[in-house]
Amino acid sequence: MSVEQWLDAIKSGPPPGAASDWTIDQNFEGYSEAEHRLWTKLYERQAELLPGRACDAFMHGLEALDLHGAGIPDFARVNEKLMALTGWQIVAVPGLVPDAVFFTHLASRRFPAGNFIRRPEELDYLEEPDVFHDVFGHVPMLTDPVFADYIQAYGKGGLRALKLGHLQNLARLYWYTVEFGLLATLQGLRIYGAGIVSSYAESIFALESDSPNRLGFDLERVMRTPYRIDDFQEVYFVIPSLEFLLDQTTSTDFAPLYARLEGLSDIPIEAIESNDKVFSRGTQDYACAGGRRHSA
Ligand code: HBI
Ligand code: FE
Repeated sequence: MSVEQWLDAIKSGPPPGAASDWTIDQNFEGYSEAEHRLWTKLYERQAELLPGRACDAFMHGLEALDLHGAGIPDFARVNEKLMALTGWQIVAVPGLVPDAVFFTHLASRRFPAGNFIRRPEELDYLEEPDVFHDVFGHVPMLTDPVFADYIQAYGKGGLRALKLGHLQNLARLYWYTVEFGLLATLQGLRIYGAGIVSSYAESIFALESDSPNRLGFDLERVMRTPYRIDDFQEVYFVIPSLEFLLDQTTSTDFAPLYARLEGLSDIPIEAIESNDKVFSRGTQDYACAGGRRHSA
C-alpha cells in the first residue's frame, strides 16, 4: 500500500481489527521463518556497521533490550525490559496512524510500531515505517532516560501544535532529530536518528559523504527547513547532547516561536545561512546527480 493510499485510509478511521487508538495485536506467532530471517539479515548488517557510528545511547539500548539477531522481537518481551528502564512500551499498529493518534501515544510513553516487515526487494528502501525501522531504529533510544523524556515531550508538543495549526514546523523538528539527527561527541559525530541508524547506506552517507551539509541544531532554523522523504538528506543537524534537545523542547514557549515563524520564509534545504554553525559544508554532489533515483 502506498503512503498516499495509507493517508486516504487514515481518514476513514482505524482499519478492521484495530482498536480506536489504532493499536492491533502484534501477532508474533504469525511471522514466517522468511520474515524472521529478513529481520536477522537487516539486524546483522547494521550490528556490524554501527559500532563507532551510532551514539552510545543507541548501542547501550540495543544491548539492554537484547534486540539480537534471532528474528523479529516479541513486543511483549521487549516491553518487560523497556518498561522497567524508562516506562515506555511498544504498541503494534498496522502502519502510519493519524497525527493526533501518534502524538497521543507518544505523550503516554507508548511507541507505535508497525508489526509488518518489508519485503526482500524493499531491503534498502520502503515508504512507510516497518517493524525494523520502528523497533530497531527508534526503540533502543527510548532506553535513555533523557531521550525517553524528549519523545514524551514531543508527543505533548505535537498535540499542542495540532491545535495551533503548526504541525509542519513540529514535524520538521521530529524529522531532523528523532529520524535524522546527529550527535557531536569527543570522538566525532555519531548517529542517533532512527531513519539513519536503520538504513545501511545512510548510516555511511550521513557521516562520511562530503555531499550533505552538517549544521549545528537550532530550533527555529530547523522548523524553517523543509525535508525530503524519499532520499538521503541534503542537510543533517547536529546536537551537542541529548540533554540539549530535551531542554530545547521543555524550556521553549512554542506559541511565540510559532507566531515568529508565521512571518519567516522556509530556508531552502541545501542552503547555509550566515549564522549557521557549520560542521561541514556539503558539495551536494549526490543531490545534484539526482540522488537515489539515479543511484545503482
Ligand atoms: N504513524 N505509525 C506511525 N509512525 C510514525 O512515525 C508517524 C505516524 N503518524 C504521523 C507521523 N509519524 C508524523 O506525521 C508526525 O511525526 C508528524
Ligand atoms: Fe520513524
